[in-house]
Order: sequence, then C-alpha cells, then structure tokens
Amino acid sequence: ERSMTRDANTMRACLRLYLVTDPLLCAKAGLLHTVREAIAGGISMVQLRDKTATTEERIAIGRALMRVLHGTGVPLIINDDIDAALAIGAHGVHVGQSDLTPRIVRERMGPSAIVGLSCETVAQAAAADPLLVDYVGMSPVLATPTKRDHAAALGFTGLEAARAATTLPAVAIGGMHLEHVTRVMRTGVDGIAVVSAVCGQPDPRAASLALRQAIDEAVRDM
Ligand code: TZP
Ligand code: MG
Repeated sequence: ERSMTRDANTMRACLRLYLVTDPLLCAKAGLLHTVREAIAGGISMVQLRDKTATTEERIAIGRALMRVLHGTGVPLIINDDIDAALAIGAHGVHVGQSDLTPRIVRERMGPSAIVGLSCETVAQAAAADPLLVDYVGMSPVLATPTKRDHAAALGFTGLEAARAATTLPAVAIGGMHLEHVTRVMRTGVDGIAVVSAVCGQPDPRAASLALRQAIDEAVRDM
C-alpha cells in the first residue's frame, strides 16, 4: 500500500523545487541555516548529498535536518546511503545509475519510502521501473561545476526526450537557475532540483522564493 508521500500527485508537488545540499557550498552560512531559509523560501523537498562524509556523520547531519523539517511537510531524501537513511528515519533514498539498484533500495527501505533515481539518457529514463522508483532526476540538463565528472549534458531537447520516455514524476537537475525555469518547465518535468542556485547564495531564502514563484507561475500557465 502506498503512503501519502508516494502518491504520484504528492510526489509531483514535492518535486517542484528540490534542494540538493552541498557541504562545501553551504559551509559558510551553515547547512542547517541554509535549509531553514530555503524552507521559508518555499522549497518542497531536500536531499542530503555529501560524498565525503561517513555514514556516522551523515546520520548526525540528517537527524539535525529532520528536526529542522519537522512539521513542514518537506521530505528528507538521503543520497546513496540506506544505512544512514534508516537510522535517521528519513523519507527516502536517491541513487544514481552506478550506485545501489532501485530494487535493493526498495527492499531495504520498505514500501512507503521514496526512491529516486538519476537518469542521464533517454534509455535510462525509459528503463526506470515505476514499481520500484517514485521519481526520476534527469541529469544533467546543463554542464555544471557542482558535480564532478557528470555525464554529457542533455540540453533542453534531450530533457524533453527523456521526459517523454517515462510517465514517472520527474525533476530536472544540473546548472538550473532562475533564467531557465520557464524553458525547463515547458519540457513537462514536474520541477527543478538545484544546488548552487540556493546553497552558497547570499540570501538562500530570497533565492528559493524567486525560483519557487517562477516555477509556480510556469505550472499555472501549463
Ligand atoms: N546531479 C546532476 S548535476 C548535479 C547533481 C547532484 C549538481 C547540480 O548542481 P547545480 O549547482 O544545481 O548545477
Ligand atoms: Mg550517487
């Protein structure tokens, strides 16, 4: 049985403005402060992504994030680390194509957890299994310095093709900033995932608010 959070329409709403955290970009203002401000600005989901932390460190940060998110309705997704997600009581796990398989994530996280999968090609998007996966991240739309060794950029037409290859809720990631919102939302994705458009910005609340307003406007116009 599907929980509220895994319902496709709820999932689509959670994908509108998806904040993926970067420990270095958030270091100056602080990760918790950045997320608090971003929530006030209207982000709809958060992913803890820290490639260099240990599981113990991820658990500590994740527990603090859960306290920040408590009562907001904003789910917390953990990148790549099922043990941390289970210890934290996080809402889900996000994996890439060369990480743990969605089947393993689903088996270990249980039926009510959110499972996200990064797709870098049309074929990968077409292959994403709706029985295991709740949403796909189309990645990267544009080249970005935030992720090292990322796959070739999809571009907007590549994003359109990838989006058309699956009926799963979908979010666009990679080099996404305010000026891209209208074009990206026209491809039919449900939302936009950002790192540097919020993390490390002088005012993460204002940055989130501007993105959220532009996304909501694009959704209204569809
Ligand atoms: N996956 C694909 S691109 C990317 C991730 C985590 C980084 C996106 O960062 P930014 O700063 O929003 O371009
Ligand atoms: Mg990964």
